[in-house]
Formats: sequence, C-alpha cells, structure tokens
Amino acid sequence: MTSPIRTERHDDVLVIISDNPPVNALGAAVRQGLDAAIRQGVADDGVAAMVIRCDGRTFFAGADITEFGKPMQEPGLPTVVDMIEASAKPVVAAIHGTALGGGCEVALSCHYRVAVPSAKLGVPEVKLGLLPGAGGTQRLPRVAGLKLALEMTATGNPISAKRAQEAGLVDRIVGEDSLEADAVAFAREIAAVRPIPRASERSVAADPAVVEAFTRENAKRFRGFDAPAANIACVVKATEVPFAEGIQFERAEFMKLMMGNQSAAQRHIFFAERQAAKIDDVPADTQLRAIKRVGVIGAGTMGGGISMNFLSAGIPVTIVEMQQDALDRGTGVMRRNYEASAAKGRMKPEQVEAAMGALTPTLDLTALADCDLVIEAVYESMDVKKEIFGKLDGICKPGAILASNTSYLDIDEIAASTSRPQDVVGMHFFSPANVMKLLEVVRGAKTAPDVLATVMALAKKIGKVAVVAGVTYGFIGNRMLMPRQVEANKLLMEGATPEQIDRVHVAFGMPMGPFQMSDLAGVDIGWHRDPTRIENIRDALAAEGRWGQKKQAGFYDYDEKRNPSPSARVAEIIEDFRKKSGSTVREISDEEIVERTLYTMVNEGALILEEGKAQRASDVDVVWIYGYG
Ligand code: 3H9
Repeated sequence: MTSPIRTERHDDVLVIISDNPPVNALGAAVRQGLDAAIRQGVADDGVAAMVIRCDGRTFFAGADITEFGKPMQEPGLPTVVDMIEASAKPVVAAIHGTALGGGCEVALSCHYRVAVPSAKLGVPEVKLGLLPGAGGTQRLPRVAGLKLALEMTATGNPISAKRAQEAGLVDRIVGEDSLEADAVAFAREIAAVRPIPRASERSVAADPAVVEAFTRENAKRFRGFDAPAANIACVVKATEVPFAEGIQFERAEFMKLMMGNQSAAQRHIFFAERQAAKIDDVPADTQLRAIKRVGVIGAGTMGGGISMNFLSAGIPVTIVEMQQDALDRGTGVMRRNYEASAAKGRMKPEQVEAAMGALTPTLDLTALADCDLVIEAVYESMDVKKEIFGKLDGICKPGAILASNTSYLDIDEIAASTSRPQDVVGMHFFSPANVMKLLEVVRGAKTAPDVLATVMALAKKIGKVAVVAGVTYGFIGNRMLMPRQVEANKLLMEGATPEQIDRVHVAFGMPMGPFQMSDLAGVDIGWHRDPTRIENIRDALAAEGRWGQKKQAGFYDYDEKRNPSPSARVAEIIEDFRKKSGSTVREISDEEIVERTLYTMVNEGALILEEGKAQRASDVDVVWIYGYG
C-alpha cells in the first residue's frame, strides 16, 4: 500500500505532504509516514528546515475517529508529536482548511505555524466527549495563553487564523493561494534561528480567577457533560506542574473519557449525523437542481425564521404574506433578530444590511414565479395548504421544488393537489427556525430523487442537520412526542404534578420537560379555540387564557422575567379533572415517570423504524439530539 505521506525537496527545505482524503485524518498510515519523513529530514544533511502541509481540502482534521475503541497501531499520535517537537531542525506547519484536534496538536508540536487567511484552528475533542490527548491541553495554554486555551478546549469551537495570529498561535498569515511557497520561504527565514522554540519548554502562569469566571459563565452549557470539566482540569494542570507531569495527567484523563459512555455516545452521534445525510436509494452523485432564489409563504415566526437561514447563507428570498401589516411585522422581526445578533458581535452591520437587502417582501403570490424552491409556512390546515399548492402549481416554473413546512400533515395529500407531485417535499424546520439545527426532510411517495438530494445538500449549506422521514403523522420527532404527552397527562390524573414530571425529564438529560415545553411553545397550539368545549386539562388551561409563557400563565405561573413557579390554579384544575374522572390518586415514583414517558418514546421510535418511516435507528437519535436537545 502506498503511504499517504510523501516528501518533496525545495533545495534545503523538506516539504512533508499528507494526502489522505477526505479530511487528512491522522490514521496509522499517516502517523507512520510522518514519523518516517521527520526522521528523513533530520538525517539528511542537505535539509535545513521542514514544512508539513496537506493536500486536499484541509490540514489534518484530527485523529482518525474510526480507529477509536480498536487496538492502537504504533506510533501513537502522542509519540509522533513529541518526535516532531524534538526535531533538531525547525519544522513549520502550513495550515489551510481546518487544523482540528490532533491536527491542531501536530501544528502545536511544530516550531512555527503559518496559515492562510481562511484557515481555522480548533480542538473540538470535547464535542466527542474527549480532550486533546496528544499534548494539546499542555501545549495550547503555553502558546495561546490560559484564557483562550480554556475557551478552545472546553467549548471545542475553532478560531480564525487572524485570532490565532493575535494569540501567538499562528506566526504568519500567508497568501491564500501560495501556502506552500510562502511556508517554504518562511522556513528558510527561520532555519538558522536557535534555540528552536518548543511549546513544551514554555510556561504559563496560573490564574484561578480566570478559571473560576470561565467555569461559572459556562456552567449551563456544560451541564450533564463530563468532558468540559476534564478539559478545564488539564489546562489548569499546565499552569501548575512541569510539562511531563501535565502530559501524564492529560493521558489519564483522556483514557478515562475514552472508556466512558458519554464519549461513546457522542462519537456515535458524530457518525450518525453524517450518515443521516445519506439516502439509501439516492446515489451520492445525483445531479442537483440549482437553487438561486427561495420563496417563502408566510411571514410569521416560522416563515421569518426559515427565510433568515437562506438570507444568512447569501441566497435571496421572496417572502409572501396576505396582508401588508403582517408582512411588515414579519420582516420587522427578522431585522430585529439580525440586529440583535449584530449587537452581540455575531454579525457585522453590513452583513445585516446584505441579508435584509436580499429579501423581497410581497403580497403577490405570482412573484414566486422565478423561485427555484418555494417553502410554504402557513398554519396547519390541510385545506389551506392544498389551496396554496394548487396555486403554486400554476405559478412556479417547471422544475421548481415545492416544499411544505408542515409539522404533521400528509405530504402525499398535499402533493396530489399539484400536477407535479415529484417536485413536492416536506421541509420541517424546528422553532426558532433560524436557530434550531434539525430539518426533517419528508419524502413523499412520488418525491423525485434529485429533489431529495437537492434539499439535503441545501440543508447542509444553510447549516442544518437534515434527516429523511417518511409520511406519517408528526414524522419522526413529533410522532414520538405524542405517546409521551399521553402518558404525562395520565400521570397527572394519577397523582403526579407538572413540576415532578418536568423535573424527572430534566434530570434524565432533556433540556425541559413536557409541560415546560408546552408553556414555551404555547398551550394554545393546535387548540380547537372553543372555550366552552373542555375535554381535558389543556382545554381548561387554554379556555382560561393560560397559553403559556407568552401570557405569563400556562402549566406554571411566570413573573415578568419568565421565571416559572408552580400554579395553585393549575393544581385546582388538575384536581377537578381527577375528581370528575374518579381516578385514584397515589404517589408516583420518579422511576415510573421515566418508564412511562420516556420508554414509550423509545417504543414509538422503534415502530417508526419498523414501518420504514426512518431510514435507520441512528437517524432517530439525530432527530432527538438536534430537534429537541
Ligand atoms: C482527536 O483528534 C483526538 C486527539 O486529540 C488525541 C489522539 C490521541 N476521523 O464532516 P464532513 C469523515 S479527535 C475520521 O461531512 P465537512 C466524516 O465521517 C478528532 N473520519 O465534512 C465524513 O465521512 P463520510 C478531532 C472523519 O467538510 C467525511 O470525513 N477532530 C474525521 O462538512 C467528511 O466529513 C474532529 O473532531 C475524523 N477525524 O467538515 C473533527 N473527520 O463522507 C471532526 C471527518 O464517509 N471533523 N471524517 O460520511 C469535522 O469537524 C468535519 O469533518 C470537518 C469537515 C470540519 C473536518
């Protein structure tokens, strides 16, 4: 087998090149090749300095995750990075794409780093339930400082080349298209500099106040996860003990995480997310339809949020409403959302203007004629949707994709109201649609393969994680919520309180319980709107205007800051229903709540799979991780 590592001589500079698509993961063959190439460079008297760079789309994006959990092949990455750093000749990392995880650790073990402006550096191991285990937790703080090292390791978010340069993590930003030549020139400049700068020989001062503030500020984000604390502990160790001792600590912590359930689950999700993008009977090379302009029908919360996804990705949007005031209100909310992002520093003011400038608001449905994709986001009524799709059939150009954002309804029935059911698909966004990462792509009986492939690719472009679902009431996510809600309501009748049920769900790991979710989404969602028709507890709440957080009253009472407290009125309503139904009230254990509300969801997921409404079990996991937290 040919090695993924080759070398090229540029006079006295040896360029070591990795070619291991798709992301130059540091698998065994790459590590062996690097080891051999560095030895070659050190041994060759004609070589004054070395450059490590990668072919393809990126510098090493990390250790090869597919090797985790299998017997390790020598040399391990910690050994390789140590030998790079120990080299008696300077080594320069030439970075493009994303130097992530083990890739960033390779760069840190090099004596210098140059990067193209678009490059990113990061240590995302925490997202896999791990920590940088090849010296990263010890070298990074020594090079980039304690604060940035805490941020990078514990959040896993990458930083730009510019920020890396400001922090001393990158020595020089080089030309976007001249990485190799610039890196070789740089290597010549520093070839004779002695002593060779080695990260492990530097020190970083302790600063408990910085650590305390960082831990406090991120407590909520880290809730329930073991890896962030382990990352923080390792970085702090770098400020307290010599390098070699810190490395031992890092290794022990890494192994602990690697053997644990959390990392196994997070690695499962990493691959599940990528697997979800694949559709079993649609070839990866399916020719995609070009999407240059998107139309959105409805400027409400959903329509506005959906539009923002495309505008932020630079795709122009035509948004249609029935009334001018609703249109103005909707576009006003979008602008305010963008401005709020700008105020938080997440966008530049000119990006806000560019996004809003690409929006065409209109009351005229025929303005959708030039759109390549139209997404209907009006309220859940089959009749209304069929009428809209019938009209779209007459307005939209041939080949345009017609999508519905329905959360429950039958896509085949909607498609049947057009003469082109092959172009109809479901695109179920989750609220708030500009934030939530999940997109359920609903495949109708007649949806064409290239429509599916186009929508999946587009989802990735706008930063969503897409999962294909079949036509079934509530698709994957909402269908699984239904049996949970049925059991939760029964438990209320049998003696549990909304607070107890929600508490059990949060303790289990959900961001919120069923009644908190109901209050957040709106108790009135899907309500029949007849205050005299009271058939269940929810009807009673809705009839009294207890519509949830927006009314400061739902299953809970809320203060002005939306802090919840148990509601005496709700307790009364529940008690009333218990009496009327003659149900015997008893003490309900937390365990019973887990079994009846959460196990039922597992069963429903299994049923969805059995019916072929989800492609694979891991797709169901992806729906729950990205759609419901
Ligand atoms: C680590 O480094 C541990 C060390 O500290 C310690 C060691 C001792 N390995 O995401 P994409 C595959 S932990 C194996 O669709 P993009 C991926 O499965 C690692 N495979 O592309 C997919 O395969 P397929 C720390 C990997 O352009 C294909 O590559 N590093 C790896 O949207 C394309 O991936 C990370 O956590 C890997 N490391 O995004 C970085 N990475 O085509 C993880 C990717 O068969 N990777 N694959 O489905 C990423 O974040 C993104 O893949 C990246 C590219 C941003 C690089």
